[in-house]
Parts: sequence; structure tokens; C-alpha cells
Amino acid sequence: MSTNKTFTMIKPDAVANGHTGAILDHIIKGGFKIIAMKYLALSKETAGKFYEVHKERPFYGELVDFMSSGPIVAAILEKDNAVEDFRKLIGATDPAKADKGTIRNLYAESIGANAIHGSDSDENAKIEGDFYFSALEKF
Ligand code: DAT
Ligand code: MG
Repeated sequence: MSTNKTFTMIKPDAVANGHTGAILDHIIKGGFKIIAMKYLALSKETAGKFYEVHKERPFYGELVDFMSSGPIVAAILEKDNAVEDFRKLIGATDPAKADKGTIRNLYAESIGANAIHGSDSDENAKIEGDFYFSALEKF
């Protein structure tokens, strides 16, 4: 059964390039409700922990450096079928392969600096949301 929540981060490239407002607008117009949101400056340690599942992949070091290179915006989003619909809204990991009109097609720079994160399962959406937000900060 799919739940109605997913977790996202607007990544340092998109924040630094001034795309935060346009991306939030895109998300809201896509039918998602923002139920928690904050700016964060990730340390290498925190970024490394968040992406621990990718520890053995060759790009892990680069990913950790990138995600701690500038502010990010973390948010929990709500919509029916949230995880799957949000992955569609953001597009493929590699922006060169992302469908036209998706967030990564419009705003990402490269496969590494790809503008936005979206959880890949209901289980991970819960883990990732709980990683950044306390009970006090989310509905
Ligand atoms: P996604 O973010 O689409 O779920 P992923 O979970 O496979 O993709 O990888 C996590 C992040 O790691 C991805 O958003 C960007 C980075 N990454 C993935 N593949 C990469 C590669 N081949 N080279 C550099 N960075 C990569
Ligand atoms: Mg992923």
C-alpha cells in the first residue's frame, strides 16, 4: 500500500542558482502540500549519514562534498501516491535523460548536481523525513 508522504531536498546547486522559489512553485502546482520545511547547512558527517546506502558507490565522496557545499531546503510533502508521483515530477537522476518539463530537466546541472532529491519508497520517505524533522516540526 502506498502512503501519502514523501521527502525532498532542494540541493545546493539549485539553491545557489536561485531556483528555490520556482521549484517550490512547481511542487505546489504539481498538487503537493508542504507539511514541513526548513533550510539546512549539512555537515559532511550528516550528508554522509543520509546517503550511507550509497557508501560503496564510486561517486559517494563527491556526493557528500556536494551536499555539504551550501544550503539546502528539506521538506516533507503530502499527496496521494506521493513517492511515485514526486519521482515523476522530478525526472530521471541524470538531467540529460529527464523528461521535458520535469524539475531536473529544467533546473539540474549534471548527474551529480541534479537540483533535487525525492524518496524512492514509502519506507525511505518515513526514514528520511524522520532523519531531519522532529515531531514538533511536522504534522
Ligand atoms: P536519485 O537521486 O535519482 O534517487 P540515486 O539514489 O541513484 O539517484 O543517487 C543519489 C544521488 O547520487 C543522485 O541524486 C546524484 C548522485 N549520483 C547518482 N549517480 C551518480 C553518478 N553516476 N555520478 C555522480 N553522482 C551520481
Ligand atoms: Mg535515490
